[in-house]
Amino acid sequence: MITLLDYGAGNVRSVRNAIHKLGFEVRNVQSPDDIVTADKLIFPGVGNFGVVMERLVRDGYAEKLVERIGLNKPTFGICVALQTFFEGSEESPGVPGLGIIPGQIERFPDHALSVPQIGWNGIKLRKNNSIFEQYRGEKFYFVHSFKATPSEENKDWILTTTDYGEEFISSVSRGQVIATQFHPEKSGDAGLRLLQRFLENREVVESVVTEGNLRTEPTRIAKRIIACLDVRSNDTGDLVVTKGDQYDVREEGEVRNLGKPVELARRYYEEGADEVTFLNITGFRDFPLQDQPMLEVLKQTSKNVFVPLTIGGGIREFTDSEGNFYSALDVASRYFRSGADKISIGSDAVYAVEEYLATGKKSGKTAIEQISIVYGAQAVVISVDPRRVYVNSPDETSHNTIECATPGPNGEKYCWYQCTVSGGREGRDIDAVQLVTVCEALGAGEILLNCIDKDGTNSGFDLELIQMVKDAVTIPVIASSGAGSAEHFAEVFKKTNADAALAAGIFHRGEVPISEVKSVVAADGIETR
Ligand code: 1PR
Repeated sequence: MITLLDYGAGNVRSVRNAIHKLGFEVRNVQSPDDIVTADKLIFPGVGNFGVVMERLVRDGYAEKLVERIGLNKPTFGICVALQTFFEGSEESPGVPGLGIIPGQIERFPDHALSVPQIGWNGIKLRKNNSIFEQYRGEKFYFVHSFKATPSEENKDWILTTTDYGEEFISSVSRGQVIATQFHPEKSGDAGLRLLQRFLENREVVESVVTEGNLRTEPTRIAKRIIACLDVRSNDTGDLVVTKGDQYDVREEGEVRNLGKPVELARRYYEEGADEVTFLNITGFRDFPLQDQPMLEVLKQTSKNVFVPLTIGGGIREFTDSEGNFYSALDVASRYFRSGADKISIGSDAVYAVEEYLATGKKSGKTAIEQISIVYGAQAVVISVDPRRVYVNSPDETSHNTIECATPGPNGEKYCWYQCTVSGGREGRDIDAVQLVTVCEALGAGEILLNCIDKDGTNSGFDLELIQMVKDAVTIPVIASSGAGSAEHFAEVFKKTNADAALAAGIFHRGEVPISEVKSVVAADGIETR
């Protein structure tokens, strides 16, 4: 029996699913004393350092965790859990951590790499630990803006380090206590094997690393390949994966049906997708909490898919027909608790940016702000649905223009990218650069950059748009729309600084397997998982 410390923040369903998948039973911590008495404790962590610490203290868990670790009882901490072992964090100044490991958690400094670090990176073993017995050099999934720094004072705790601009502590251990900055429950087979070693072992064995095992070569983050499933009900009420051409998903009047969401997501996981995204494409007009099937899709998918899951569509505040009010945070929380690791916001982000541009200040009330404060910026993705507007010269518009690779229908040499809402149905008076820069300032952690002109065309990604957006923000950018071949992925990574690339149609129609995309991209010298 494994005991799980669920303190009500973030997605603990994935951890629970991973434990089940490995054949173990899970029970939740019911009272603070359970923390000390549990045989094996898993302490997952998602979200903001201050929020997590506040809950641990409020519920009487913090002092019991310190006691348990002092007693050297088998404990596995994940992500923010690792950070709470330290004395404090720049993320939440003045909030003390558990103070078990010397040092302060710091934000990644400004460097050429995107912050948060989102994606698959390697590790360098600093000592031997039996949980890494079957480790074969794979990468693990990281998602964080803050990190622990190796020092003379904490060196005895360091189990692995990782490079991301600089070297940081990617896992710690002492005796029976282990914590990883990465998410083993989201790191595919490699992560599950690690958890399995912890769950199965009677005892964790530590030793000094031998020469042969010591890895010193720098680790490199992989470019992610993401499979996207646009989901909606068809005319007979079944939830299906569909796919549009320039956002039109109907063919001869019918909604295109390309398969069942849960099955397809599982297939992409097994084929090596680094992440799976669901977009509930009619979420802008339906209220997702009444759309139980979508929550069920997440619950079922997360039982068998152990890479990150993003869900978008309908994340906004809502008042139902009985007058009950739900904040965007309520909606997002339901998604997180159903198995999502990140949520993506489309239309509501456009309205939030319009409000910000009109008032010049943050209201603190937008979905982006509310969700990122509780779950962390890395959990908030902005899905941008831009459409090209052609102009003869940049002076014709106040918007951010670029010289287009191919001229417009009337020979126009320039274009700007107009943001749309409601699944591309309505254009608004803001451009993609305005949108992403304000969203970043409001607390978004990643951009999913679609392009209506390219969607479903198989003609390759919109490289100019992607680089323009990438230059405007420091958060990761996912290139989306237009992939028609494995070579298009290699091209987008060579010609832009995109952190990830996403496709839908070519995967659904079975035209290019994910493995082929990976091998073509890797053959070009680009880091993949
Ligand atoms: O506005 O917060 O409710 O979110 C709605 C979400 O649904 C947005 O993320 C929006 O992008 C998405 N959406 C709405 N309508 C459509 C549609 O197609 N009619 N899908 C839609 C957007 C675009 C991509 C697609 C790529 C790759 N889908 O995600 O998967 O373009 O396609 P390709 O590889 O086949 O070219 P809200």
